[in-house]
Amino acid sequence: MADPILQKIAEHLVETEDVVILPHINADGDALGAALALGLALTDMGKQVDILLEEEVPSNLDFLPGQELIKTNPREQYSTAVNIDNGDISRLGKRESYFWNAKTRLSIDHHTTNRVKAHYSYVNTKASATGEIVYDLLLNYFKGNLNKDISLCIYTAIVTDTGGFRYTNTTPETLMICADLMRHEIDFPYVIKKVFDMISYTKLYLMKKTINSLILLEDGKLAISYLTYGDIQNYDVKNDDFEGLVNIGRNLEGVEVSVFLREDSEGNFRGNLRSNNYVDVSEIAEIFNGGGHKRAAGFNSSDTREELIKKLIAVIVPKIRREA
Ligand SMILES: [Mn+2]
Repeated sequence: MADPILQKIAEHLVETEDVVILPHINADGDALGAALALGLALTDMGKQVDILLEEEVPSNLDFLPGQELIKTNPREQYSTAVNIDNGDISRLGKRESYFWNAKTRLSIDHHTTNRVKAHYSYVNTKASATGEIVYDLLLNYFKGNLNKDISLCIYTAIVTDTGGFRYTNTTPETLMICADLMRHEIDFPYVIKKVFDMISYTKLYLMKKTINSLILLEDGKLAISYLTYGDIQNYDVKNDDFEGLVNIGRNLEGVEVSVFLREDSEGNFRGNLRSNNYVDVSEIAEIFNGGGHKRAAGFNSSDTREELIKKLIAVIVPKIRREA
């Protein structure tokens, strides 16, 4: 069954001559993969396509085809803008005006929190990734054929947002689509390796330091690890190098709460909290004027490391005991 909004989006894209595609800031594998897949398909249809990014392509996505469509010298105005994998136009950052200045504004996304206003805005929250929607669009509305490059982009999009088919957003439909994409002889083990497994030297160093600092309390139910400013100041550390370090403690057998502290600048700590089963870490974060969700939360503090760890232990230990 054709969706009337996606039908309108397809009809408009068939008619238009030039398109700007705008993924969210910090474009990940889904945002970039979906943007490149759509961009390549539209180029094949004879359209002028520019993809605009806020940052450079991250090194774990540098294998994606179609990057010649990513432009640093945009036009002043485009006939059509496509907001992609982004539920909030303010998350286009400095590129927001290219969306608003376009004659026709289209949006394709899968976030439940989507609140984008466009001429045609298609949101499918059942899609594991925006890449799934682009697949649907190309195959069922453009009646186009997938080629190897487009298949690789869509596969990367889906692999990213499903955590390599591990998250609950993975559906039978997701796997059917990926089965079809695999028929185009894409190098799928390489995608997993690049997106999830390969790490920079900086990241390895940070992991090593984090593991060295790890302490376990409360019978191994509380894990605390940290990086000091001294640990990081001489390295070219990017924000996503810290990604996942809190999980070193969290994934350890028997741990309920994992705390990871990093001293971003002298005397200023960013705290990440994770729990596995029963402790609501958002309540802990709130005590330190932060916030988040039950299983993942964060806060900032200008306490000294020793003080902060002492305070955290005092707050967390009773919660581990009470709710165990
Ligand atoms: Mn996505």
